[in-house]
Amino acid sequence: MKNIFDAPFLKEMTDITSLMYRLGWDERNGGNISYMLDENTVREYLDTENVIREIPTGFDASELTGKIFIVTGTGKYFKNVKDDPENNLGIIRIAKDGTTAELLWGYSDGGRFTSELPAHLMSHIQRLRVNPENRIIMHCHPDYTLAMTQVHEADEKKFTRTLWGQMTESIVVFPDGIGVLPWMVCGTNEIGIATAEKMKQYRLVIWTLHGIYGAGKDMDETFGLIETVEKAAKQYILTANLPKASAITDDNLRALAAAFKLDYRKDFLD
Ligand code: 2HA
Ligand code: ZN
Repeated sequence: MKNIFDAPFLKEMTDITSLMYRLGWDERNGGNISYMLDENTVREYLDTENVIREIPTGFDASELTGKIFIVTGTGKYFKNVKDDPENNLGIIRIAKDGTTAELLWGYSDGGRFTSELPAHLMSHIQRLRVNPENRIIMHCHPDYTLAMTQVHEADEKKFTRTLWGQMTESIVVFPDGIGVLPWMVCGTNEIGIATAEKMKQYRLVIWTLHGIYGAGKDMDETFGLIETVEKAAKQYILTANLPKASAITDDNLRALAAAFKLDYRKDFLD
């Protein structure tokens, strides 16, 4: 059996949580990540017959039965993951009943997965239906995105169009646009269901006055989506009060879509 502390997926989790912490996207215990792992890869590092604890999830994720995820812990700080991954992360498998998580490794102080597990697993289910390659759901609280939700109308078409208009690369990176949820109580099955509903169409979902969710096939794609939204939101906040001398037009966006052969939300342009 190989040493789990050498596992590439563990390094990916510790690297990305450290980076996100340093970017200021995950203050205190803010943010959470779930990463669906390949069972055969996990078997190289863990005896998958050895269930340490069974933890009820409080919702039905039968569609993910047998799937294994590495997930950030509830109340844990991204800042601390790198120095103590076994306490701050856990590896869980969804049991046959669909409502129990079998702990295979981690949460070593008796802890459990993020309070946002409903939003994560329900989003995994939806994204896997759209793209069987999807592996990551990532949630964080990036400053400019969050600031933008305070001053910009919480309308998907308008929000997406504003972000596309901030810099040329936006529409190339997220041609599918961005879903927007109104303010809701977090950590509940209700916000999980609402997030997953948006994930039918979008890889990005804004939680107004809270943060953002991203989905993708790997860390780079998922992080890159959120990073690009955050950069565009930063442009918006930096310039919202200044007179504009140049702006990206709908025709510019159509020209980009043609040049990059984008399958984009045409109904988000006028
Ligand atoms: O607890 O970000 O949404 C961490 C969170 C909740
Ligand atoms: Zn949050």
